Amino acid sequence: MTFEVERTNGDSGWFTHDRFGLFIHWGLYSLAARHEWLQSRERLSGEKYRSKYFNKFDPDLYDPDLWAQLASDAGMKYAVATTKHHEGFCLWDSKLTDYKAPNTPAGRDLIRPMAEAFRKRGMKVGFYHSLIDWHHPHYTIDTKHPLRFDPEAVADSANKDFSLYREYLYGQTKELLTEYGKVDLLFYDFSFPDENGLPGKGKDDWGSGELIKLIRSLQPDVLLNDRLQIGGDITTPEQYIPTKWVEIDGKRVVWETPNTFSGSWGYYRDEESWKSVDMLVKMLIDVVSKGGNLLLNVGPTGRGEFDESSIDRLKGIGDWMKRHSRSIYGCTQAPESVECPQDCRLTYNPETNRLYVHVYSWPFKSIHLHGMAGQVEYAQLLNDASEIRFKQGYVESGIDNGAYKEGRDESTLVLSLPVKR
Ligand code: FUL
Repeated sequence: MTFEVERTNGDSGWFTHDRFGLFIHWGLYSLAARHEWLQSRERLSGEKYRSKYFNKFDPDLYDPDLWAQLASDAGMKYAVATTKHHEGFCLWDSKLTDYKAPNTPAGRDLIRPMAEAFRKRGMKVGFYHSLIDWHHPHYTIDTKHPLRFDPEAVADSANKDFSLYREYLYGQTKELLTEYGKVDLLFYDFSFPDENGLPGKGKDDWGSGELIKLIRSLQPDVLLNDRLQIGGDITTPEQYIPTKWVEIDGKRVVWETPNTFSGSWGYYRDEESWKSVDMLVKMLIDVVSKGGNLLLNVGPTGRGEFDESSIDRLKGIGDWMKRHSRSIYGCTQAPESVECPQDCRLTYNPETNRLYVHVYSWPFKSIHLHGMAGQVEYAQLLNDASEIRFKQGYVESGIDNGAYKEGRDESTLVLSLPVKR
């Protein structure tokens, strides 16, 4: 028998196969090392912020090949890097501003070598680009702006011409989509069409429709996230995992959850709430078991390195992926007819017709897979291919727990079950 699993909207091919990507948040805020929103949190004007950090941005230890190696060894298949975050500072050599890496002590375009390094490792390349810009002179003072409590700045905001910012946004999009080869994914961030309004009046100040037309005309195959607020190819629940697959208007959609290792996207020196390797591996499994992708973030330091805590975690995930990536790549949620046993997660590869049972704990004699009666062809552990005894019951397949030992190296035990065709 072959399970029919409803696939997602559109043909996003590589994306729903690859499942696991690296997010990079890097900018002037990496120097402050206390969150990428610091300009807004600490209410620093564009001038103040620039005078403090711009001339100190000197990433002398930047080694994009090493970044790509660390990501690829962790099993990540694509990378999405901030080209410009809300602070407005550009990591590439934009012709439309002087607020860019080549004018800092870095002295060069930092995006080009990064894209090349990831592509060399066979990874897909995506760009994050902020719609918000706290540096641009015509970006209106909105409810998140660093100067929102400065009465003079707020009054002066009425004189700004937001259409000039919009032109800038389109112009920069054009640069990124024409000068850096094939871009596989665009992560715009973010529109906030609430009653307080966007800069200006409301919902479509960015001219999202026009922007999407421009994007599609320059790179028809690029996958676009949903943060322009008028659809897109990828839905992006941030920092949480939905309870099941994601549906919009009753239809399953392609989704990806961006997540951090700690509490910040930008490098945060004193942050202590780091997730363990075990938690992160389980996060990846959970996401795939609901048919989604995980975009896991590293915030490189101001000197251009991945810090030790991030490297430790990437390595730990890589150790697990080395033997278990088959239960991730090409996998999605299991057919609804199979009930997920207690303390387990199911992932399923429709191409190979294999069901993977991720066993988070196994205190019982056997695991019963309701809905699988008569379907299991063979059972083995994924990490070493060793055989697992099983019985075909009337309504269930009991998998014997002979292989389970407390304290095994694996974060989870994964059973690989070829299913009868
Ligand atoms: C949010 C941003 O405000 C955060 O700083 C981060 O970039 C995250 C991925 O998206 O909306």
